[in-house]
Amino acid sequence: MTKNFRQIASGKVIVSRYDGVVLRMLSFLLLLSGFAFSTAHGEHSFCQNLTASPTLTPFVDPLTIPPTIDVSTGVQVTLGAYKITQKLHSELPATTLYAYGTSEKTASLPGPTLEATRHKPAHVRFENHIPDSETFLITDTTIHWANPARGGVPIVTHLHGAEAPSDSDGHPDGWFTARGETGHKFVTQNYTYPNSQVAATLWYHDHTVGITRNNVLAGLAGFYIIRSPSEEPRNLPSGRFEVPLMIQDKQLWTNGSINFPDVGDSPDNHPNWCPEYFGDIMLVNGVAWPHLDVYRAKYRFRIVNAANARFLTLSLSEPSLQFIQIGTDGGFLPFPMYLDNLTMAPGYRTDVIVDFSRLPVGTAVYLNNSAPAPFPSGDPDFSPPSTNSVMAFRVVREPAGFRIPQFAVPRTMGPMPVPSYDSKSVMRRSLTLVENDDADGNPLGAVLNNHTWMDPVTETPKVGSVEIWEIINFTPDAHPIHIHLIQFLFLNQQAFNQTAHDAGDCTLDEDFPHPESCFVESPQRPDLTQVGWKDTVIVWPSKVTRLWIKWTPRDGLPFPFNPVSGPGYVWHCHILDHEDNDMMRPLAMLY
Ligand SMILES: *[C@@H]1O[C@H](CO)[C@@H](O)[C@H](O)[C@H]1NC(C)=O
Ligand SMILES: *[C@@H]1O[C@H](CO)[C@@H](O)[C@H](O)[C@H]1NC(C)=O
Ligand SMILES: *[C@@H]1O[C@H](CO)[C@@H](O)[C@H](O)[C@H]1NC(C)=O
Ligand SMILES: *[C@@H]1O[C@H](CO)[C@@H](O)[C@H](O)[C@H]1NC(C)=O
Ligand SMILES: *[C@@H]1O[C@H](CO)[C@@H](O)[C@H](O)[C@H]1NC(C)=O
Ligand SMILES: *[C@@H]1O[C@H](CO)[C@@H](O)[C@H](O)[C@H]1NC(C)=O
Ligand SMILES: *[C@@H]1O[C@H](CO)[C@@H](O)[C@H](O)[C@H]1NC(C)=O
Ligand SMILES: [Cu+2]
Repeated sequence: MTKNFRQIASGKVIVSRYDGVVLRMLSFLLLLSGFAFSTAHGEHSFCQNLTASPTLTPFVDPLTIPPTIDVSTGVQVTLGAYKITQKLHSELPATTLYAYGTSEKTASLPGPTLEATRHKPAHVRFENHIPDSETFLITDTTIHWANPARGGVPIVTHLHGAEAPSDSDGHPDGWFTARGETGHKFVTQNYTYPNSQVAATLWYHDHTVGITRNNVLAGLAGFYIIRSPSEEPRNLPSGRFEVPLMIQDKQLWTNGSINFPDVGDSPDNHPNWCPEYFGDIMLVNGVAWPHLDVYRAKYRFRIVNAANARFLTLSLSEPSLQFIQIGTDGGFLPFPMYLDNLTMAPGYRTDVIVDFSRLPVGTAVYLNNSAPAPFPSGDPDFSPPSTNSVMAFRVVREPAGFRIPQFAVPRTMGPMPVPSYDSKSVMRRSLTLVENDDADGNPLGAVLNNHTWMDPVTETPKVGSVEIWEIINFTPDAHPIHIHLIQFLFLNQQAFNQTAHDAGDCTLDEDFPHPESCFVESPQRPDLTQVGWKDTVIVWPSKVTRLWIKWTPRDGLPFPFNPVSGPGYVWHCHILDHEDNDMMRPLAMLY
């Protein structure tokens, strides 16, 4: 959603952007009539106009690497959600967070990295130890949310990218509180991940209905890595040369607390909900603008964009360096891609090699960001200069006697996937992305195919079948669409003239170049953000994006569990503020 209301001193509200065109003034009082202006909680924090974070010196704090837990042993691992404080920068007081860990003492942002081995099932028991009677980042009770009758902070954990039974998938209505209350789709706190899938970088994070944005911003996220020795190319950077990087943005108060808006930009409809949370501080592994000392060697970085709403276009300040991308959400690419930049939507993972071996000791290389926010149209207010840098790499001399291993960039990593289907019998689904506004043009939320989360399930694929999903984006923004359970392939995308479409002057039922067609081009190949096996993909505005989905594991074999049983799966937008209101739909597998 792109509408931003600015509170200004004259008591007026400017609607500064709406589909990039409309500029209107509304009475401040009119807007205020919809909610109580209470000062009980001190300062108000306005959606899209948060007080700037204190100025911090970038690159002074070292990158931290989350602790790892081996989940391949078959022994159940217990992961709790705790309320903790953690310093996000050495010049700031500690920040209150919710975080995963095996104890309150060890809980951290990111949570521990769970290290799994292919074909060895992992058993993870999730517990909720959050003592609060409500979340410390305000809940908007006017959007559909967990709403536990006895209070508490509901949580439920989704393993993003997992081929897992649905009772271990973190169904949004499968939440539970520390007080023992559960959502209506709750099955168990004891999850089983079969890990039958190919090697890939996954991540786990909260998925509770209506407050995922709060819980993930509060800190409930961690890495989950599936390794498969027989499948992995030899001599990839490993050990200290393999580094997970979880990138997020946050806005902080001078006391270290997270600055989260309590006044929404459509207060008549939703007093607190803000269509996109953007912060002015970039964090990697929970550290604001960290640095990493690197030897003159190849490094492997597994990067996840774990931001609520901010897309990233990452680049390296040293022109002689490139990202050598070897993997996506769903595992290895068939061959490496040499890239100057990486655009990653929230939910995306990229697996890259960066070769520092030819740089002189003392070189500083910055990991920078240039993605507009919202993406792709952008408003400079949400990309202040502080968001243009993410972290620094400092090339240092290795200790005397330390031999840098000879790592290699693989030439190929497997066969080229082929999205084949029978065009006569394949199931095609046309699914729209639409923003809903009230009569005054204020955002109510956005929906998938004109259905809310609570509407009965409509996406009911047959196990083993192939479907083509045609996602038609009628909104002005790009949305990262995430489908649970499977990895899909991008087929093509095709731009259409939305002005002409909205005026009823043309149709999407006729293909380009038919004179009545709204399409302005023939189907186009994926851009680099859409290549490879994906579970989350950027769906561009005013385009139809077509995905090839085979409802089997990525390796094409049958599911080693019953995907039809349990509470079912979901598909949704991975801008968490959208997912919460109301860009999420159930997904039920059928035999
Ligand atoms: C944003 O809020 C500040 C006060 O926190 C105010 O001075 C400023 O005018 C606001 N900006 C806009 C564009 O509304
Ligand atoms: C879940 O795991 C706990 C801890 O191991 C165990 O005590 C409990 O019986 C398990 N519950 C179920 C339903 O399997
Ligand atoms: C931190 O400062 C903000 C803004 O003044 C305030 O709302 C919040 O309550 C403070 N948090 C703590 C823990 O003091
Ligand atoms: C990213 O790199 C590609 C290929 O080098 C280039 O065409 C594109 O303009 C770059 N994008 C940005 C945002 O830097
Ligand atoms: C990258 O970040 C560094 C450190 O903040 C900055 O000096 C440099 O100008 C940035 N480069 C670009 C192209 O933005
Ligand atoms: C969307 O749903 C609403 C009611 O939920 C209905 O009034 C409207 O006609 C639908 N729009 C489309 C394009 O189907
Ligand atoms: C889109 O359609 C409108 C008329 O509905 C026309 O004015 C405009 O030129 C078209 N744009 C493109 C890119 O074809
Ligand atoms: Cu969205």
